[in-house]
Amino acid sequence: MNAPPSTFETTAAPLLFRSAAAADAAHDSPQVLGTVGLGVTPPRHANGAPAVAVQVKPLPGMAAAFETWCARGVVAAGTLGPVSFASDGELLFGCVELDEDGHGLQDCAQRAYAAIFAVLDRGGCPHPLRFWNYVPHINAVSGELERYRQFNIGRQQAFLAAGRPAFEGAPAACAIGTQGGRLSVHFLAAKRAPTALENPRQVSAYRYPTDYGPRPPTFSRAALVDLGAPVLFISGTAAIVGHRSLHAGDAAAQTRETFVNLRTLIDVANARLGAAVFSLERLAYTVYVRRAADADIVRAEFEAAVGTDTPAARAAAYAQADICRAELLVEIEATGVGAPAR
Ligand code: 3EB
Repeated sequence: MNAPPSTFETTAAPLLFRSAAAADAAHDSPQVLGTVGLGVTPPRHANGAPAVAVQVKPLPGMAAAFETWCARGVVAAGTLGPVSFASDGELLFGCVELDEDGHGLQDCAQRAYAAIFAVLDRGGCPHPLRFWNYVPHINAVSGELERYRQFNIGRQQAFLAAGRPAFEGAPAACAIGTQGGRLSVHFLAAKRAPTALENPRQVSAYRYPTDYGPRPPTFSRAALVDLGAPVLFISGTAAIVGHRSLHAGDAAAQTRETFVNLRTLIDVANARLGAAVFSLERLAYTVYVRRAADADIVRAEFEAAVGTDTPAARAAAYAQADICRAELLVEIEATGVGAPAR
């Protein structure tokens, strides 16, 4: 199949579009599940699938500020409570935005996740694969607790209350800070259960010691799932080894350490599949940089790692945003789509 360079295909149908032109072509497709705009508002889809704008600042020079997800079958859209979603019965994309309404972020996170689990409990696609969390003022402290830590309490409580795995077997995720507005969570879920993967260089986030907050974050380092082809969702990844953040103040060194972690996760996924299905230069990355002034340094390290004339470099998205630990200057997430099984 002669696909545009920035699509990541499963079988006949692409899963993920990362170029503006390709996303345009998918826009009116009956298979479109949803679009996410990094700091830009995407147009609504003809089939009613969600269109989410996340409040980060796109950085100049990237291929596309849109990410469009597609299913293999015809999609139906709906809402349940505050959640908008779309699904073909195999894969489901959804989103929710909630105000704190004076009850605080912990409560807001718990309500957001409870509402999402109500959608997943309807049956078709019960297994969450990947959550993207956009948390206003993530590093601000209120009531003596950093807001990211408040978020972690509410998120974990929702997982426990729903009887969903909050430790081993948690979905992949990222948690990114925004300059204000509402808590925004979007997610992919599937009919098929994913395999949760961990990074042997890092303590599992759900086992972080309480130095990082009273309740640990609820996510696995990656999720691997068969969607007609093997698909790998790599969680937000940073310069953390063991449970400690490394290379304080040095965005270049943090980016290099992050790539050691990303390489390790790719190796873990390939070992699980028993074949070199995923490679660094063929993933779709989003790179979050805390300080816009570090963007060029981070991009240079990114391109040193993935190459300049690669699908990864062509499809990469860059945004300025806060990251969940104040000392982290860069966080990189990725999605990989393997060749379809024949
Ligand atoms: C880390 O490794 C960095 O709270 O959902 C990465 C991915 C991070 C996901 C989350 C947080 C989350 O702990 C932060």
